[in-house]
Amino acid sequence: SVSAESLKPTADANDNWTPPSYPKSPEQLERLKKAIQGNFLFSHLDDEQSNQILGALQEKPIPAKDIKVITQGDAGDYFYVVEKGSFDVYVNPAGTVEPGPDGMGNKVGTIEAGGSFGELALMYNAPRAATVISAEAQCTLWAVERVTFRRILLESTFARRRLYEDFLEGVPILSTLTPYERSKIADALETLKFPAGSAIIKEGDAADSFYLLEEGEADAFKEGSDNSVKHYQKGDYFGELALLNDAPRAASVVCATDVKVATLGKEAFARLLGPIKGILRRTKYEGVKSGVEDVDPLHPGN
Ligand code: 1OR
Repeated sequence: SVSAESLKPTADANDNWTPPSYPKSPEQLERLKKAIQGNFLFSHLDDEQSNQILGALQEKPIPAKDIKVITQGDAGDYFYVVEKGSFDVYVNPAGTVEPGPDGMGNKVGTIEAGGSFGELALMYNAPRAATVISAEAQCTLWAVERVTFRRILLESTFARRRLYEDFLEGVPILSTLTPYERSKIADALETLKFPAGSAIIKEGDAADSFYLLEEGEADAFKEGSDNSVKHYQKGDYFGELALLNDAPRAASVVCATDVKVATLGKEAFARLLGPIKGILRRTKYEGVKSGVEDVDPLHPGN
């Protein structure tokens, strides 16, 4: 049940809450650190929060396939990180009569090692939004209970998610994604600031990031010309071509004003924007005769 703690997620300096700490063998600790390193959800924690989370996570071996870890509609108790194996997600849409096997509804996704699930019910004090079952034998989960989740992760990681969800909802290129897919992008974004006149991307450089313009304006320039080939404002994106084509940067992008961008690393770009790769590829560039959808004007050879 939802207790009074849910009304006051912010840690009070003088309350006496301490997170639970479950003892772990050196071998367990090593596996756990490996499981959460590189996970964006844990990358914004300070040292104290990191140590508290490491202590509070409990290992949950899932010894068989088809074990239900979360049942849609239940109250939320734990948040889970996948160390090993994979889990299928099923959603039974409201108003339908038990579609799919066991009334679990339709399969909407799979969560692989390194992924996580079960945060929604804990974030919003809502019933579980989906059913999650093991998709193979011998899976390993790490679980953190709701109070620790709210006291540590809600204030850092998931506060960022909420901040970015509003911005991402207004980004046209992301409009075909589900709100949940946009939330996962929000988790992975990093904020960067650039002063007016500086270059965010330099033509010819190797590519490691994709950019969404959050504040300010910028222009793309091609070597040898003073004219902007494309103008960017809030909600626009750039830096996708080199990532899509595995090629050097095809243009420079220079700030027309002070600029704030949200960036997605190469690997997160591939994983999270996979569903809209086709749309990203069809972007048209200024000064290019339209008509041929899949020719990339900055790489006419492609
Ligand atoms: P929860 O606490 O609600 C079920 O428990 C968990 O499944 C949920 O948190 C998410 O962590 C995870 N919609 C809702 N929950 C999802 C989805 C999802 N995928 C994973 N979970 N999708 C939208 C379906 C219309 C799938 C989007 C790809």
